[in-house]
Amino acid sequence: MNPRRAAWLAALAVSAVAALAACSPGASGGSSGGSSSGGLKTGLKVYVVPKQLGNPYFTVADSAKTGGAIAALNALGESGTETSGTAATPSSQIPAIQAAISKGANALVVSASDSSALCPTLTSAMRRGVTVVTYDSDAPACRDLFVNQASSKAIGTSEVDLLAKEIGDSGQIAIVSAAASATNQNAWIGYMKQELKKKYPKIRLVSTVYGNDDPTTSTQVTQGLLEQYPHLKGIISPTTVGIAAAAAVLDSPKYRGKVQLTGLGTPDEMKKFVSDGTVKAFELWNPADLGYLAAYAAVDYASGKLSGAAGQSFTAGKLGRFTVGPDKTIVLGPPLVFTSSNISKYHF
Ligand code: RAM
Repeated sequence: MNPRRAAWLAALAVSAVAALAACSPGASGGSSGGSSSGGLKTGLKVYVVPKQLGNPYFTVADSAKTGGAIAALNALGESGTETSGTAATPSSQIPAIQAAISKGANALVVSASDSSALCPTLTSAMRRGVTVVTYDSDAPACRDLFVNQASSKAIGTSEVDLLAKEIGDSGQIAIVSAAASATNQNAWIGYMKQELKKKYPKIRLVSTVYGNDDPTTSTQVTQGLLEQYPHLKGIISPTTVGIAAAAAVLDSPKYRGKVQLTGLGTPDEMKKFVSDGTVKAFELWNPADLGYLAAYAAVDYASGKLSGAAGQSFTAGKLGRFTVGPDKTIVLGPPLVFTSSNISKYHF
């Protein structure tokens, strides 16, 4: 072959490889630094965007101190920043996401307060090559991967089973949820309704109210339920903010032992209600592990190590190996049940 043609072909091959790399799932929006020995990029700008700042659940999930998302990002040599608004609403969360994109985010790790409201912003980030990983609360139409805390079905059905046992399988119950738009709570509530229909014909779900992951609103909606339904036998609150507020309302001789409460709470916030008998059992996972896993998934994706195809696996540091399942979803593991016999062992 003539040398000029060979040089031209070589140049063509190099630019084709570069173009392919730019289109790969790992191509990221802003500039990124080097590459670690494990093949993961370093120096990535990763923004962790919880539903809201100031919610103890997300503080544990995200912080460096607790071993959450920022700890994982630090260990991987990335630049990790937690950002969001102070209310669990899209109007509070979207400006923080937009600011992160303007600052050159390579990856976003987002818990969606409202998936349809967030999707235009997340979709435009993805079009610019920013990796979008949801954790805790999904935005299925506009993300590369979702890191789920546990199977949504297991969370929803087990909460109903816990409450059914406490109220003797019959009577009126209600749900104190987070925001009406929250993907995670709505998925769990869907499975709660299925479980009630399938297994508990004598339990009647009389109302679902929304405390918006705001302590004051959660207290008010719980008080409203108790006034409206004087025969209420139980409440499920699948939100750490809601269950802590509902437990404080029920923590009086008028309700203790008469209205049962279960749901999802942090052991640190719920200890006092378990030790005085207001709450018998509730569930959660370690939020720090969830944040840590989501950070690894984001860095692996942004480094081109994951494409979201089912069956791919990767190592998330101290947590070990995980496999991508259907719907580009990675599951942390089964939820833990806390009772008076084990709660003192947990500190988060
Ligand atoms: C609240 C939030 C979060 C949820 C937990 C259980 O802190 O709504 O999204 O996963 O509760």
